[in-house]
Amino acid sequence: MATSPSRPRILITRAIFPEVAQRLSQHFEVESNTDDADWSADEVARRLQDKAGALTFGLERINAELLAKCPALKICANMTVGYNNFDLDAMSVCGVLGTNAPDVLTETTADFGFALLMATARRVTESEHFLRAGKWTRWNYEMFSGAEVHGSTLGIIGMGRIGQAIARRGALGFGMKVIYHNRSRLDAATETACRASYVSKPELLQSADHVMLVVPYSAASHHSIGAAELALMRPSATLINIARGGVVDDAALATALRDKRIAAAGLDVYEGEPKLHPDLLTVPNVVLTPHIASATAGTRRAMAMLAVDNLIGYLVHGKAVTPLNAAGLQGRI
Ligand code: 8YV
Repeated sequence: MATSPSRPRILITRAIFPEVAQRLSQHFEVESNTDDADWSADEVARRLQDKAGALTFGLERINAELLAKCPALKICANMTVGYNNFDLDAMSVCGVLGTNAPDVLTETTADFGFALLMATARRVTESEHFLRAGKWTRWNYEMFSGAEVHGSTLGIIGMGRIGQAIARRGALGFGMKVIYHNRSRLDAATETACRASYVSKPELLQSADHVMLVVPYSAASHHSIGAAELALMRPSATLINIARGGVVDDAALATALRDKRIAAAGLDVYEGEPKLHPDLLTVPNVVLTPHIASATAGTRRAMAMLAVDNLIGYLVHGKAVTPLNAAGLQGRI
C-alpha cells in the first residue's frame, strides 16, 4: 500500500497477532516489536517520541517522565482491562488519552478464576506433581483430600464485571452461597442477578470457604490481603488471586501457606512478576500460573482489536470506544 507522510505514527510495543498490525497499517505508519524484545523504559520512550499513538500491553509505565519525552503522543491504548501502568493524572496534564479493553475478556477471565479455584481446592497440580514424580504406588483414603467446592461459600472481593461473572458461575453452576465485598454496594437488581449478598471485608474473610480477589490494583488495594487479613481466614479456606500482583502481600501469603494458616492458594498474578517471591516456589499448597487468565486466542484477539478500535476511533475519527480519562482531557488537546 502506498504510504503518505501525513499519516500518524503508531508504536506496537510487543509482538501481537499479524492481523492487528495489518489493520493498524491501513491507517497509520506502524512500528512493531515483532521480535517481542524486552524494551527498557528508555527504549520505549525513544521509540515513542515521534509517535501519535501506542498499542500497549499493561506493562509499559506511561508516566510524567516518559510523557515529557513524547510530545507528539496523543493516545496509549492498553489491550488489557487493567491500567495500573497508566498515570492517568500525568496523561491528562499532557493531553494524552488512555484507553483499556474491558468486557471482551470478562467471561474468559471468570472461567479461569474457576479453573484456578477448582485446581486449588481439589489439589490438582499438587497431585499431578506427585504422580509424575513416581510417588503414586498405592491408594489411601485420605490421599489428596481437598476442599468442597459445590455448596460452599464463595467470597468475592471486587465485584466489577469479572467478579459478577464469577458470582454467577458459583451460584448457578455450583450451588455456592456467594458473598461479596466491594468499594460500593451493587444495586439490588444486580445483586439478585448474581445471587450475591454484600458483607463487610472482615465478615467475608471470616466466613468464606474460598476467597476470590478480582479487585483492580491501586494505592488503596496495595497489600489489602496481608498477614492480618490472612489471619482472619479459616484454616480450611483457599485464596485465589486473579486480580493484580501487589494486591496480596506475597511474603505474608507464603508464610501463611507454609504454616497452614490457610489451606491453599491459587495465584495467577504476583508482586514484581514475572519474578515470584521465592518462598511461593517452596510451598506445595499453592497453584501457580503465569498471568494467563484472559489467555484464549479468541479473547486475546478481541482485546487487541478493541485496542485497535480505540486507536483508529480516536486518531482517525476523534472518538475512542473505551476512554479512561476523556473528561480530564477536555480543553487540553
Ligand atoms: C492480560 C489482564 O492478559 O486485562 C488485564 O488487565 O490482566 C490480562 O487480561 C495481562 O495483563 C497480560 O498482559
